[in-house]
Amino acid sequence: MTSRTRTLARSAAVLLALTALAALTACTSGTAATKDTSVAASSTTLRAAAGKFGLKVGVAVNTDRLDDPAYAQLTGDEFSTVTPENAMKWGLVEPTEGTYDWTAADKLVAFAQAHGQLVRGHNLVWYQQLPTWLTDAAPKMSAAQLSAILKAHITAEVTHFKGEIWQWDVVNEAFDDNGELRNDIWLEKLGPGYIADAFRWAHEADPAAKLFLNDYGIEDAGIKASAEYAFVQDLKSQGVPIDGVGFETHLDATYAAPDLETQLAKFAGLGLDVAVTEADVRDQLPVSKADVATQSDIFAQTMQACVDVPQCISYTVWDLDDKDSWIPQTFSGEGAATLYDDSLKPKPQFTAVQKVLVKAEKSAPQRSK
Ligand code: 9MR
Repeated sequence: MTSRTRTLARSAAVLLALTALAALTACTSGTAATKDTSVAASSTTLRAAAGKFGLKVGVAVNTDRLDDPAYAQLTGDEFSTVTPENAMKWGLVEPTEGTYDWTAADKLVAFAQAHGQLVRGHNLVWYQQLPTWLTDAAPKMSAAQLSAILKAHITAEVTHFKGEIWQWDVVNEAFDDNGELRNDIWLEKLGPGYIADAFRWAHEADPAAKLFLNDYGIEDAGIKASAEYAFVQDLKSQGVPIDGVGFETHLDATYAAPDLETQLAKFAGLGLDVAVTEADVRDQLPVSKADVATQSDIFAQTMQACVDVPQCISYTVWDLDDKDSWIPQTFSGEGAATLYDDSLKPKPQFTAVQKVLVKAEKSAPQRSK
Protein backbone atom coordinates (compact mmCIF):
# COMPACT_ATOMS: atom_id res chain seq x y z
CA MET A 1 0.00 0.00 0.00
CA THR A 2 1.48 3.38 -0.98
CA SER A 3 1.37 6.23 1.53
CA ARG A 4 -1.31 7.91 -0.63
CA THR A 5 -3.60 4.84 -0.62
CA ARG A 6 -2.92 4.41 3.11
CA THR A 7 -4.05 8.01 3.72
CA LEU A 8 -7.13 7.46 1.57
CA ALA A 9 -7.96 4.23 3.43
CA ARG A 10 -7.54 6.02 6.77
CA SER A 11 -9.75 8.92 5.60
CA ALA A 12 -12.39 6.47 4.44
CA ALA A 13 -12.31 4.71 7.82
CA VAL A 14 -12.62 8.03 9.68
CA LEU A 15 -15.50 9.05 7.41
CA LEU A 16 -17.24 5.75 8.03
CA ALA A 17 -16.84 6.14 11.79
CA LEU A 18 -18.14 9.72 11.69
CA THR A 19 -21.14 8.68 9.59
CA ALA A 20 -21.92 5.88 12.03
CA LEU A 21 -21.61 8.30 14.96
CA ALA A 22 -23.91 10.83 13.26
CA ALA A 23 -26.46 8.10 12.57
CA LEU A 24 -26.25 6.93 16.18
CA THR A 25 -26.71 10.47 17.51
CA ALA A 26 -29.74 10.93 15.25
CA CYS A 27 -31.27 7.66 16.44
CA THR A 28 -30.61 8.16 20.13
CA SER A 29 -31.93 11.72 20.08
CA GLY A 30 -35.35 10.23 19.41
CA THR A 31 -36.19 13.30 17.35
CA ALA A 32 -36.43 14.19 13.71
CA ALA A 33 -33.37 12.75 12.04
CA THR A 34 -33.90 14.28 8.62
CA LYS A 35 -32.86 17.85 8.04
CA ASP A 36 -35.51 20.10 6.65
CA THR A 37 -34.31 22.12 3.71
CA SER A 38 -37.11 24.68 3.76
CA VAL A 39 -35.76 26.42 6.85
CA ALA A 40 -32.19 27.32 7.67
CA ALA A 41 -30.42 28.56 10.74
CA SER A 42 -29.64 32.26 10.45
CA SER A 43 -26.11 33.22 9.42
CA THR A 44 -25.32 34.00 13.06
CA THR A 45 -27.58 31.94 15.27
CA LEU A 46 -29.03 33.52 18.40
CA ARG A 47 -27.38 30.86 20.54
CA ALA A 48 -23.94 31.42 19.00
CA ALA A 49 -24.04 35.20 19.36
CA ALA A 50 -25.36 35.10 22.95
CA GLY A 51 -23.00 32.24 23.79
CA LYS A 52 -20.01 34.54 23.26
CA PHE A 53 -20.83 36.19 26.58
CA GLY A 54 -22.48 33.21 28.28
CA LEU A 55 -26.13 34.22 27.85
CA LYS A 56 -28.58 31.42 27.01
CA VAL A 57 -31.38 32.08 24.55
CA GLY A 58 -34.41 29.87 24.91
CA VAL A 59 -37.77 28.95 23.44
CA ALA A 60 -40.97 27.46 24.82
CA VAL A 61 -41.50 24.18 23.01
CA ASN A 62 -44.73 22.50 22.01
CA THR A 63 -43.50 18.91 22.26
CA ASP A 64 -46.06 17.68 19.69
CA ARG A 65 -44.36 19.79 17.07
CA LEU A 66 -40.89 18.33 17.58
CA ASP A 67 -41.86 15.71 14.98
CA ASP A 68 -41.99 18.46 12.36
CA PRO A 69 -38.41 18.55 11.01
CA ALA A 70 -38.53 22.28 10.26
CA TYR A 71 -39.74 23.11 13.78
CA ALA A 72 -37.15 20.81 15.34
CA GLN A 73 -34.36 22.21 13.24
CA LEU A 74 -34.94 25.84 14.21
CA THR A 75 -35.46 24.90 17.85
CA GLY A 76 -32.16 23.03 17.92
CA ASP A 77 -30.10 25.43 15.81
CA GLU A 78 -31.11 28.83 17.16
CA PHE A 79 -31.63 28.24 20.88
CA SER A 80 -29.45 27.10 23.77
CA THR A 81 -32.23 26.38 26.27
CA VAL A 82 -35.74 24.99 25.96
CA THR A 83 -38.80 25.28 28.20
CA PRO A 84 -41.69 22.83 27.91
CA GLU A 85 -44.70 25.02 27.08
CA ASN A 86 -47.02 22.56 28.83
CA ALA A 87 -45.38 19.14 29.11
CA MET A 88 -44.09 19.42 32.70
CA LYS A 89 -47.24 20.94 34.19
CA TRP A 90 -48.95 18.99 36.96
CA GLY A 91 -52.18 18.24 35.07
CA LEU A 92 -50.17 16.69 32.25
CA VAL A 93 -47.64 14.67 34.22
CA GLU A 94 -50.03 13.27 36.83
CA PRO A 95 -53.48 13.06 35.21
CA THR A 96 -54.53 10.42 37.75
CA GLU A 97 -53.30 10.52 41.30
CA GLY A 98 -50.08 8.57 41.68
CA THR A 99 -49.78 7.72 37.96
CA TYR A 100 -47.14 9.75 36.23
CA ASP A 101 -46.75 10.17 32.50
CA TRP A 102 -43.38 11.67 31.66
CA THR A 103 -43.46 10.79 27.95
CA ALA A 104 -43.70 14.28 26.47
CA ALA A 105 -41.39 15.87 29.01
CA ASP A 106 -38.77 13.13 28.62
CA LYS A 107 -38.90 13.60 24.86
CA LEU A 108 -38.04 17.27 25.26
CA VAL A 109 -35.21 16.57 27.70
CA ALA A 110 -33.76 14.03 25.23
CA PHE A 111 -34.07 16.58 22.43
CA ALA A 112 -32.26 19.18 24.55
CA GLN A 113 -29.45 16.79 25.42
CA ALA A 114 -29.01 15.79 21.78
CA HIS A 115 -28.73 19.47 20.84
CA GLY A 116 -26.45 20.62 23.67
CA GLN A 117 -29.23 22.65 25.28
CA LEU A 118 -30.15 23.33 28.89
CA VAL A 119 -33.71 22.90 30.16
CA ARG A 120 -35.88 25.34 32.13
CA GLY A 121 -38.34 23.20 34.06
CA HIS A 122 -41.80 24.80 34.05
CA ASN A 123 -43.51 24.58 36.51
CA LEU A 124 -44.00 22.87 39.88
CA VAL A 125 -46.67 24.92 41.66
CA TRP A 126 -49.30 26.98 39.85
CA TYR A 127 -52.98 27.67 40.18
CA GLN A 128 -53.69 26.63 36.55
CA GLN A 129 -53.41 23.35 34.66
CA LEU A 130 -53.85 21.30 37.82
CA PRO A 131 -55.27 17.77 37.54
CA THR A 132 -59.01 17.58 38.19
CA TRP A 133 -58.56 14.81 40.78
CA LEU A 134 -56.73 17.47 42.81
CA THR A 135 -58.96 20.50 42.19
CA ASP A 136 -62.08 18.40 42.89
CA ALA A 137 -60.75 17.04 46.17
CA ALA A 138 -58.78 20.03 47.47
CA PRO A 139 -61.69 22.00 49.00
CA LYS A 140 -62.48 19.07 51.32
CA MET A 141 -58.85 18.39 52.30
CA SER A 142 -57.13 19.42 55.49
CA ALA A 143 -54.04 21.64 55.25
CA ALA A 144 -51.88 18.66 56.23
CA GLN A 145 -53.32 16.50 53.45
CA LEU A 146 -52.89 19.17 50.77
CA SER A 147 -49.39 19.97 51.96
CA ALA A 148 -48.42 16.28 51.77
CA ILE A 149 -49.77 16.08 48.20
CA LEU A 150 -47.81 19.17 47.18
CA LYS A 151 -44.62 17.80 48.71
CA ALA A 152 -45.11 14.43 47.01
CA HIS A 153 -45.65 16.12 43.63
CA ILE A 154 -42.60 18.37 43.88
CA THR A 155 -40.42 15.54 45.13
CA ALA A 156 -41.56 13.13 42.42
CA GLU A 157 -41.13 15.57 39.55
CA VAL A 158 -37.83 17.10 40.62
CA THR A 159 -36.44 13.64 41.40
CA HIS A 160 -37.51 12.28 38.01
CA PHE A 161 -35.54 15.02 36.25
CA LYS A 162 -32.68 15.25 38.77
CA GLY A 163 -29.50 16.45 37.08
CA GLU A 164 -31.35 17.32 33.88
CA ILE A 165 -32.92 20.66 34.73
CA TRP A 166 -30.95 23.91 34.78
CA GLN A 167 -33.63 26.19 36.19
CA TRP A 168 -36.96 25.19 37.76
CA ASP A 169 -39.90 27.57 37.93
CA VAL A 170 -40.83 26.34 41.39
CA VAL A 171 -43.75 28.66 42.03
CA ASN A 172 -45.49 30.33 39.11
CA GLU A 173 -47.58 33.52 39.22
CA ALA A 174 -48.02 33.51 43.01
CA PHE A 175 -48.99 37.20 43.04
CA ASP A 176 -52.13 38.93 41.88
CA ASP A 177 -52.07 42.21 39.94
CA ASN A 178 -52.93 44.14 43.12
CA GLY A 179 -49.69 43.05 44.79
CA GLU A 180 -51.37 40.55 47.13
CA LEU A 181 -50.51 36.87 47.12
CA ARG A 182 -52.97 35.16 44.76
CA ASN A 183 -55.94 33.73 46.59
CA ASP A 184 -55.68 30.25 45.07
CA ILE A 185 -56.03 26.80 46.64
CA TRP A 186 -52.44 26.95 47.88
CA LEU A 187 -52.74 30.21 49.76
CA GLU A 188 -56.24 29.50 50.94
CA LYS A 189 -55.41 26.15 52.52
CA LEU A 190 -51.71 26.41 53.34
CA GLY A 191 -51.07 30.12 53.93
CA PRO A 192 -48.08 32.04 52.47
CA GLY A 193 -45.59 29.47 53.84
CA TYR A 194 -46.38 27.13 50.95
CA ILE A 195 -43.93 29.10 48.79
CA ALA A 196 -40.93 28.66 51.11
CA ASP A 197 -41.89 25.00 51.58
CA ALA A 198 -42.01 24.44 47.82
CA PHE A 199 -38.50 25.83 47.40
CA ARG A 200 -37.15 23.72 50.26
CA TRP A 201 -38.70 20.52 48.90
CA ALA A 202 -37.41 21.21 45.39
CA HIS A 203 -33.93 21.90 46.75
CA GLU A 204 -33.92 18.66 48.73
CA ALA A 205 -34.79 16.71 45.59
CA ASP A 206 -32.18 18.34 43.33
CA PRO A 207 -29.70 20.59 45.13
CA ALA A 208 -27.96 21.50 41.85
CA ALA A 209 -31.00 22.96 40.06
CA LYS A 210 -31.47 26.73 40.10
CA LEU A 211 -34.80 27.48 41.72
CA PHE A 212 -36.92 30.37 40.40
CA LEU A 213 -40.02 32.31 41.36
CA ASN A 214 -41.65 33.21 38.03
CA ASP A 215 -44.24 35.91 37.34
CA TYR A 216 -45.70 38.36 34.85
CA GLY A 217 -46.32 42.07 35.36
CA ILE A 218 -43.12 42.74 37.31
CA GLU A 219 -41.24 44.10 34.29
CA ASP A 220 -42.01 47.66 35.33
CA ALA A 221 -42.04 49.42 38.68
CA GLY A 222 -45.43 49.19 40.35
CA ILE A 223 -47.41 47.69 43.18
CA LYS A 224 -46.88 44.08 42.02
CA ALA A 225 -43.13 44.41 41.44
CA SER A 226 -42.65 46.11 44.84
CA ALA A 227 -44.65 43.46 46.68
CA GLU A 228 -42.80 40.64 44.97
CA TYR A 229 -39.44 42.28 45.68
CA ALA A 230 -40.24 42.59 49.40
CA PHE A 231 -41.43 38.97 49.45
CA VAL A 232 -38.29 37.64 47.78
CA GLN A 233 -36.12 39.72 50.09
CA ASP A 234 -37.89 38.08 53.01
CA LEU A 235 -37.39 34.59 51.54
CA LYS A 236 -33.67 35.33 51.19
CA SER A 237 -33.41 36.60 54.76
CA GLN A 238 -35.06 33.38 56.01
CA GLY A 239 -32.46 31.34 54.11
CA VAL A 240 -35.01 29.84 51.70
CA PRO A 241 -33.12 28.22 48.78
CA ILE A 242 -34.29 30.58 46.02
CA ASP A 243 -31.80 31.25 43.22
CA GLY A 244 -33.65 33.47 40.82
CA VAL A 245 -36.64 35.45 39.67
CA GLY A 246 -38.21 34.95 36.25
CA PHE A 247 -39.76 37.89 34.38
CA GLU A 248 -42.31 36.48 31.95
CA THR A 249 -42.35 39.64 29.78
CA HIS A 250 -45.61 39.11 27.86
CA LEU A 251 -45.92 42.53 26.24
CA ASP A 252 -48.41 44.42 24.09
CA ALA A 253 -47.06 46.72 21.38
CA THR A 254 -49.82 49.26 21.98
CA TYR A 255 -48.04 50.16 25.24
CA ALA A 256 -44.55 51.52 25.72
CA ALA A 257 -41.79 49.02 26.53
CA PRO A 258 -41.28 48.54 30.29
CA ASP A 259 -38.17 49.68 32.12
CA LEU A 260 -37.11 46.06 32.37
CA GLU A 261 -33.43 46.74 32.96
CA THR A 262 -34.15 48.63 36.19
CA GLN A 263 -36.31 45.78 37.51
CA LEU A 264 -33.86 43.05 36.50
CA ALA A 265 -31.02 44.92 38.20
CA LYS A 266 -33.12 45.58 41.30
CA PHE A 267 -33.98 41.92 41.86
CA ALA A 268 -30.41 40.88 40.95
CA GLY A 269 -29.31 43.23 43.75
CA LEU A 270 -30.79 40.71 46.20
CA GLY A 271 -28.00 38.32 45.20
CA LEU A 272 -30.15 36.41 42.71
CA ASP A 273 -30.04 35.39 39.09
CA VAL A 274 -32.74 36.86 36.91
CA ALA A 275 -34.15 35.65 33.60
CA VAL A 276 -36.57 36.72 30.91
CA THR A 277 -38.70 33.59 30.76
CA GLU A 278 -41.66 34.01 28.37
CA ALA A 279 -41.04 36.98 26.06
CA ASP A 280 -43.56 37.84 23.37
CA VAL A 281 -44.91 41.11 21.95
CA ARG A 282 -48.48 40.96 20.69
CA ASP A 283 -50.52 43.45 18.66
CA GLN A 284 -53.91 43.89 17.01
CA LEU A 285 -54.21 41.86 13.81
CA PRO A 286 -53.49 42.43 11.02
CA VAL A 287 -50.22 44.14 11.86
CA SER A 288 -49.00 47.02 9.69
CA LYS A 289 -45.36 47.64 8.81
CA ALA A 290 -45.26 50.31 11.50
CA ASP A 291 -46.66 47.84 14.07
CA VAL A 292 -43.97 45.32 13.18
CA ALA A 293 -41.33 48.01 13.61
CA THR A 294 -42.72 48.81 17.07
CA GLN A 295 -42.83 45.13 18.05
CA SER A 296 -39.24 44.68 16.85
CA ASP A 297 -38.14 47.66 18.84
CA ILE A 298 -39.76 46.34 22.02
CA PHE A 299 -38.20 42.90 21.53
CA ALA A 300 -34.80 44.54 21.00
CA GLN A 301 -35.18 46.69 24.13
CA THR A 302 -36.02 43.70 26.32
CA MET A 303 -33.10 41.69 24.95
CA GLN A 304 -30.81 44.69 25.50
CA ALA A 305 -32.04 44.94 29.10
CA CYS A 306 -31.11 41.31 29.73
CA VAL A 307 -27.75 41.69 27.96
CA ASP A 308 -26.86 44.71 30.11
CA VAL A 309 -27.56 43.01 33.46
CA PRO A 310 -24.82 40.41 34.08
CA GLN A 311 -27.08 38.36 36.38
CA CYS A 312 -29.63 37.92 33.57
CA ILE A 313 -28.64 34.39 32.58
CA SER A 314 -31.30 33.50 30.01
CA TYR A 315 -33.79 35.10 27.66
CA THR A 316 -36.62 32.81 26.52
CA VAL A 317 -39.28 33.53 23.91
CA TRP A 318 -42.75 32.05 24.46
CA ASP A 319 -43.46 29.86 21.45
CA LEU A 320 -41.32 29.57 18.38
CA ASP A 321 -43.79 30.88 15.81
CA ASP A 322 -47.07 32.75 15.41
CA LYS A 323 -48.94 29.57 14.47
CA ASP A 324 -48.18 28.10 17.87
CA SER A 325 -48.59 31.21 19.99
CA TRP A 326 -51.09 31.21 22.89
CA ILE A 327 -52.04 34.83 22.17
CA PRO A 328 -54.91 34.49 19.61
CA GLN A 329 -56.81 32.08 21.89
CA THR A 330 -56.46 34.39 24.87
CA PHE A 331 -56.57 37.92 23.45
CA SER A 332 -59.24 38.09 20.78
CA GLY A 333 -58.08 39.83 17.59
CA GLU A 334 -54.43 39.92 18.69
CA GLY A 335 -51.38 37.91 17.66
CA ALA A 336 -48.15 38.10 15.63
CA ALA A 337 -46.34 37.95 18.97
CA THR A 338 -43.31 35.76 18.19
CA LEU A 339 -40.07 35.91 16.17
CA TYR A 340 -41.23 33.58 13.33
CA ASP A 341 -44.29 33.72 11.09
CA ASP A 342 -46.79 30.90 10.41
CA SER A 343 -44.48 29.30 7.87
CA LEU A 344 -41.43 29.48 10.14
CA LYS A 345 -39.81 32.37 8.33
CA PRO A 346 -37.92 34.74 10.63
CA LYS A 347 -39.68 38.09 11.02
CA PRO A 348 -38.09 41.54 11.49
CA GLN A 349 -38.54 40.88 15.23
CA PHE A 350 -36.01 38.04 14.89
CA THR A 351 -33.52 40.26 13.10
CA ALA A 352 -33.92 42.95 15.77
CA VAL A 353 -33.10 40.52 18.57
CA GLN A 354 -30.23 39.01 16.57
CA LYS A 355 -28.76 42.46 15.96
CA VAL A 356 -28.68 43.23 19.69
CA LEU A 357 -26.86 39.97 20.37
CA VAL A 358 -24.33 40.37 17.58
CA LYS A 359 -23.56 43.92 18.70
CA ALA A 360 -23.18 42.68 22.27
CA GLU A 361 -20.78 39.86 21.38
CA LYS A 362 -17.67 41.87 22.25
CA SER A 363 -18.95 44.37 24.81
CA ALA A 364 -21.56 42.58 26.95
CA PRO A 365 -20.64 41.57 30.50
CA GLN A 366 -19.73 37.87 30.62
CA ARG A 367 -22.23 35.76 32.60
CA SER A 368 -20.66 33.71 35.34
CA LYS A 369 -21.01 29.95 34.92
O1 9MR B 1 -48.69 28.64 26.42
C1 9MR B 1 -49.42 27.91 27.36
C2 9MR B 1 -50.74 27.47 26.76
O2 9MR B 1 -50.54 26.52 25.75
C3 9MR B 1 -51.66 26.92 27.84
O3 9MR B 1 -52.93 26.63 27.28
C4 9MR B 1 -51.78 27.93 28.96
C5 9MR B 1 -52.70 27.46 30.08
O4 9MR B 1 -52.96 28.52 30.93
O5 9MR B 1 -50.51 28.21 29.49
C6 9MR B 1 -49.66 28.81 28.57
O6 9MR B 1 -48.42 29.13 29.15
C7 9MR B 1 -48.46 30.05 30.24
C8 9MR B 1 -47.28 29.71 31.15
O7 9MR B 1 -47.32 28.36 31.51
C9 9MR B 1 -47.26 30.61 32.38
N1 9MR B 1 -47.28 31.99 32.02
C10 9MR B 1 -48.31 32.41 31.07
C11 9MR B 1 -48.27 31.51 29.82
C12 9MR B 1 -49.30 31.97 28.81
O8 9MR B 1 -50.58 31.81 29.32
